[in-house]
Amino acid sequence: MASKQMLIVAIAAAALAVAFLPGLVVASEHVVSDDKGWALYVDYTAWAETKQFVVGDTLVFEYGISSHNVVEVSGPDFLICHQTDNAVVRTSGEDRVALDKAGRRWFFCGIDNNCENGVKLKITVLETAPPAPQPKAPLAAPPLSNPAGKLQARFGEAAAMVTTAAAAVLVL
Ligand SMILES: [Cu+2]
Repeated sequence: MASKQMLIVAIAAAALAVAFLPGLVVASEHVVSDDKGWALYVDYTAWAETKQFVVGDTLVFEYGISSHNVVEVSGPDFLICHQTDNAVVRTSGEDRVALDKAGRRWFFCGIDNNCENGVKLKITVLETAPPAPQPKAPLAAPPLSNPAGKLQARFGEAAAMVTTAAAAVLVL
């Protein structure tokens, strides 16, 4: 019986540890524009604004190779959709770009007038992920969108995991 209780405590501790692990441990993979892929009629500026790119992350371009490619250039060339002779051109249809250093990166599609028609992406890669904002006390009925609300939601998840784990152990 004692060992079963210890097991429950161990599982609870593990669940809490997982729930509160800082996000910076995990490198992210960003599929460009998510479901829409690398294609026409996507607002890449809006997409990039919803993402956080950090050194160690990977950018993935998914597209049909007959319609698109991925040309990487400098900022000035990006502005005028100019493909230089030394530009990096990727053509696999599923290009994985390692974000190996901090700073700006510029990509566009070099086929037809796709770049002029908006198939172009500018991102800023951060050295490290900024620290998560700290919850402030007192907590006066926080809306779910603020950090304290998220923390509480996370705690709720952890508690649910612990409950599930404990229930699983008790039926053994
Ligand atoms: Cu294209």
